[in-house]
Amino acid sequence: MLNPTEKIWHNGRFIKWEDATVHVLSHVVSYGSSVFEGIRCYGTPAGPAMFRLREHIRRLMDSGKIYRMENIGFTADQLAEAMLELVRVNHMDSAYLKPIVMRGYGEVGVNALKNPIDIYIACWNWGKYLGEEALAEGVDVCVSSWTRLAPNTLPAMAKAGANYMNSQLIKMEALANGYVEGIALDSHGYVSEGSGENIFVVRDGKIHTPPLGASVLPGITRDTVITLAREMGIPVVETIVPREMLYIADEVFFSGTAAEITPIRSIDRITIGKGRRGPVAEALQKEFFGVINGSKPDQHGWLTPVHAAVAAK
Ligand code: PPE
Repeated sequence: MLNPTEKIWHNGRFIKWEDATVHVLSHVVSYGSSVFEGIRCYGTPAGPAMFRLREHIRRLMDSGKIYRMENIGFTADQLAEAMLELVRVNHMDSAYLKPIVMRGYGEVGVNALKNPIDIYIACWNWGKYLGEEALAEGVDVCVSSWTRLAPNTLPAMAKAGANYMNSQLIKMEALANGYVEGIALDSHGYVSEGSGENIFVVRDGKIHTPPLGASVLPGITRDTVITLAREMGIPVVETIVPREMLYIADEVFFSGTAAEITPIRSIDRITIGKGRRGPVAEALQKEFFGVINGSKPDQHGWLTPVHAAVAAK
């Protein structure tokens, strides 16, 4: 269950967790008009630090722009400062942050343009997304009977609340059938992504991941994996992935802020590779977690320290 923290940021000020409520007739409730982010703040040896803060804020603003929410009243720098301050006021050593930009209370009806835009940022401690053992052991998943958002319906590049109605169908069906997650295909029948993760397929030492045109969210962790893999000399291609490629892969793994890098050990009850975390996923985890735990240098400036004084040391 969700563990409340003390404060939530709302339109420029901090309010109590329990006061962060919206009116039932807010536009977002009926029409799903929100865009949001999920960002991790990690406990590093130099104190809490946000992982790829700038990139998450950029995607939030991109999502807003797609939905004509351009004048949100705060700059990227102001939102960044708000998130850092939120972690400070809640005295968190690590956290998961969720900024939400939504169409609020005012008019009723589909036209969104007259409703005020409300921004909230909450944070809390979020445990392992796909179970405690997932990172080391891998997870059992299925291919969903639900298709991901078709092109030119709901824009997959926007991280919008409404997209997660599709994700919920994928996730609930997977759970009902005894899997921890579902992999959705795109409207052409090619592999797209999980309900809340991007996907990577390894065969013969080469990594394949679906391109943005396959209705995937442009994942920040996806970009992190691609960057790290290339630096490690592992070839990565963004290419169409047929469903059957999943079954014959040496390794398949998910990436996401919440899921981090989670190996997949079976798909539709077919064992993937050796049925446990493979060497490519393990090597990538080592690099990824190395940046966070300080055993690897943060060459790309992916970490933003929450306490500036600690950063200066
Ligand atoms: N695809 C989807 C559909 C998605 O929701 C996420 C994040 C990703 C890919 C990976 O993107 P990124 O986090 O930038 O690497 N899903 C969030 C969890 C969704 C949820 O609230 O549950 C997350 O990982 O934070």
